[in-house]
Amino acid sequence: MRSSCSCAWLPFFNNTLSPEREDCLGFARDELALGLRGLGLSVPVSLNQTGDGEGFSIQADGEGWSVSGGEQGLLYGVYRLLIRLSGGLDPALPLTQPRFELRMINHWDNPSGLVERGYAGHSLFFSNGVFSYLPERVRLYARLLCSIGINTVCLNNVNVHTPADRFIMPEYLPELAKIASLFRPFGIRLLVAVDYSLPARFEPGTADPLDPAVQAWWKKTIDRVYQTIPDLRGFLIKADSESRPGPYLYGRDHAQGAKLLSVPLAKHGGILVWRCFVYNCKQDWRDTATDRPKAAYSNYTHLDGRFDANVILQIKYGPFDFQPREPLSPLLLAMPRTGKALEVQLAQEYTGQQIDLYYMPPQWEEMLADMKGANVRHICAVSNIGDDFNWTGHDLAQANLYAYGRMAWEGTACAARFGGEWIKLTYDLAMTEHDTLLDMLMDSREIYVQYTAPLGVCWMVTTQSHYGPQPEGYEYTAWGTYLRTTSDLLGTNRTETGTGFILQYPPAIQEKYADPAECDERLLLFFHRLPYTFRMRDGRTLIQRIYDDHFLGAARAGALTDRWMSLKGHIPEAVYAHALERFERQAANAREWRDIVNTYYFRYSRIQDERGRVIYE
Ligand code: GCW
Repeated sequence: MRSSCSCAWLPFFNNTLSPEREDCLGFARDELALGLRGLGLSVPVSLNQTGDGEGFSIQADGEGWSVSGGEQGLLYGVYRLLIRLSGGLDPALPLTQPRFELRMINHWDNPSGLVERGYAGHSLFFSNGVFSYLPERVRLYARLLCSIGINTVCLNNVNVHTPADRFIMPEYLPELAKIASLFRPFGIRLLVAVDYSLPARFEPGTADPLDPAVQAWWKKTIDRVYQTIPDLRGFLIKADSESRPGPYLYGRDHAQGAKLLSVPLAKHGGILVWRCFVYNCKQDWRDTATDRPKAAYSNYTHLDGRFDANVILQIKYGPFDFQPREPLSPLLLAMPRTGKALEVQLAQEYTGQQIDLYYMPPQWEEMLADMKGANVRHICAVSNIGDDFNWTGHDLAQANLYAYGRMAWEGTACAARFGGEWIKLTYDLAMTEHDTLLDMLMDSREIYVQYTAPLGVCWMVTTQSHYGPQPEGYEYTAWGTYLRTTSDLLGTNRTETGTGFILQYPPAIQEKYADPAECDERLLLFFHRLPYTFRMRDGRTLIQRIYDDHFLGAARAGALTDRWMSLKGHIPEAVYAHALERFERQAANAREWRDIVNTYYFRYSRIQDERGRVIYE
């Protein structure tokens, strides 16, 4: 593991840490003093402890400032004060409370040190099958997370590989306790991803949730876990998903399955986060009746009201799987009597793998708009962090982590505001350069969608790696993600006359998409199967719009390099050079997407580009 790292958006700390101490208020004072020193400021700041919540306020107080809040709120308030001072903002803030209660980061780190879908080096926590980390780096990471309000971290992959299945057993518990203590001063509690079938490997010999021996085993195991780590947040389970074991193996439903763990966890104040990424991954491509986006809703909605109060269903934002543009998962809008968490993916699995620039908040703005009024009280994000010097592989991908924390606190994505904050904190730029960089972030998502995902058509990625184009890579596989393009038609009919997926939405959302003439065009082909000659609202044909998007997207991706080059001399040289190389790779990737997707549709449709640009035979 590399020992050094960038300071990310907290440069004023210069990677210096306050001494470890249990006393929360004392720790907040130490961090405040250190931060003010780093900023070269000697303003007086008082900390007033009031209550014990997470909220805080910052008020002008004579020559200086006063921060008020509960124990945890004070620490959040201290970081926010420092961040606002460092970013040149007026520090005063009326009482602010987090919009989402659970604000979690999920690592997909394996004990081997490899990170599933990781694009920023190796794990910060594991290597060669054991816990292996630099305590200072873990504390720097915890501080970064706390500075943006994250309160929960799961260190191990939801696909629980040996020996991570033993993390909750006596042999590993002390290790888990040790690393939990590094996060604790920052108000961050650990969650552990657990293998549902674990008791089958011990005396019960089965993991059937209705078997009394299994119930007794979990109770004993959970009691022991909480003796060692009394403030453990709880467990995370990926069950009956992509071949992971789960209650279905025993003919039980997921409410029965969850109860097995939620009851003994509740006794200790623990929660159970239960992922809803359940779908048939052994589908036959010949089967046109099964539509994968319907899966999560179909598996769970009938269980509403049967989960305990300490259960949170973790639901991916899209009904497919973290695609660059999908509609909101209808499950997030259902199950009013069940705890729910929105799951986003900072790791850019399908969105350019931290080579291509993809700033996520514009996408989150779309989701949150559709989620308005839904009782989603929690939020989770798959981490984009690794042991790379700059944490995120692409330096600019740090902006996604920063904005995620801010969004989790405020409940709105405010793409431009959070992006601007991150830039101001991270680089020292004059207005023109600041605006250039912010515009690049703000444009990046749309650019990426233009060269990769025509009008809501997903899954044109290279199989397995998920980087680069392979339009029919998944076409005849078991994964349920079929395009079924022909010489006449493209897209999928998910309306009432098609797969019926649309019926899972409340009426207002159905209306947004039901009629191809009215449908939000950005998702036209997600919901409709149409001829190439279908007229878009601006008069262009569908196929012409697809060609245009791919030419435009690739050109704009290429132009990102020039825009970045205009920042030379303003951005630290090492960061500049490192990102430049990524922009060049992105430009090449975008050209591949443009040519392959255009050729793909041209070969089916035989329709020429009206503007006579090169499309290969
Ligand atoms: O998108 C898929 C990924 C898997 C991942 C899975 C999930 C952790 O390709 O790598 O497994 O989602 O979210 O569980």
